[in-house]
Amino acid sequence: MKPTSLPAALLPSLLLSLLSLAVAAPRIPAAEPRTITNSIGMKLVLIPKGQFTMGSPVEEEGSEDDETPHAVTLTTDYYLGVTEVTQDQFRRVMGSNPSGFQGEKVAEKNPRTGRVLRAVDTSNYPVENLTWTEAVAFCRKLSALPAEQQAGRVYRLPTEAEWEYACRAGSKTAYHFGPEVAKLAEHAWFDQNAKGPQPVATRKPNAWGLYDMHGNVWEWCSDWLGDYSAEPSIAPAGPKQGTDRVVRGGGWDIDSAACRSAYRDGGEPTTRLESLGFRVAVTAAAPSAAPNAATRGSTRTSAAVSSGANAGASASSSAKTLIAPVRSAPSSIGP
Ligand SMILES: [Ca+2]
Ligand SMILES: [Ca+2]
Repeated sequence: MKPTSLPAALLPSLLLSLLSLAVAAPRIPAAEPRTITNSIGMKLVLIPKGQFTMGSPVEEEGSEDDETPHAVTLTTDYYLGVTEVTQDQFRRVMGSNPSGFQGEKVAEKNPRTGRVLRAVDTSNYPVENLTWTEAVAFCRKLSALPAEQQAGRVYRLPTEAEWEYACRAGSKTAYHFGPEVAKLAEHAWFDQNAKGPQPVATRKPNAWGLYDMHGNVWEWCSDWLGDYSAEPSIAPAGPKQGTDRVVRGGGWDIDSAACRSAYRDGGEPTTRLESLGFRVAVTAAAPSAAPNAATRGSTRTSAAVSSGANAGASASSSAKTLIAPVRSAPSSIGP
């Protein structure tokens, strides 16, 4: 349809919608901003892709069998929540707050009569007592907010590897600040200094500005819990299936050893604990917003190449046939 064939009355609205397209379109900044504050006031920090040793050496105090050290390469920059998701943030997105630590449970009471003397505002406490499924639902709903869609931000749980890489922030020691357990209380709420979750970001952050990576609440990750391989691994996302989802970082109810950067545990996706919450991740802007057909084609091509054990010429010829199957099929079947 030619623009000139449109009734003149439609032109102003057409111009307006073109204008709004022009405003909404440029989603890929020249350089990724180092921090983001999203539409519900949540802060995220850019975690630069890189390589690290995931797991712990056997010499590390408290090291366990499931922490086999291995080289991991993360191939994409991503953002991670500076804090655990708070009760207020969860309520604003989901309309509910499953946390155990709110209301009367945390209110200051007269020790003799039990009468509530003063309510405690828990908006800035980490949300807890929620299942893995509910954490994933939060990510989906947050991503669907118009302002987040406009910004092109898709929220998800971090992978276990993304979580540990971000926690370590370049460190190789038991904790992100070093090996000394005596300093843990400066950086973490755990069983030696807390009897419940505490407001987020009230201990010292790590070198990348992330708070409560050790302690406060455990954090759900996206992976199923499984054994590490000792082999180097690229952007691992855990086993294809399992019974437990990974939880990381330790919480207010656990000892110092479980707060180590490498410590792993898991819970069934339906588990609720008042010491278990989460933080969100966002993959930094993809290289380009490739059209669906191209994305499908390239995915299938790489699958074809990697599944072809004898690579070379056969792989590239199978890639060729896979790139344009949709167009060629109708002509050969056609009427
Ligand atoms: Ca934590
Ligand atoms: Ca373990």
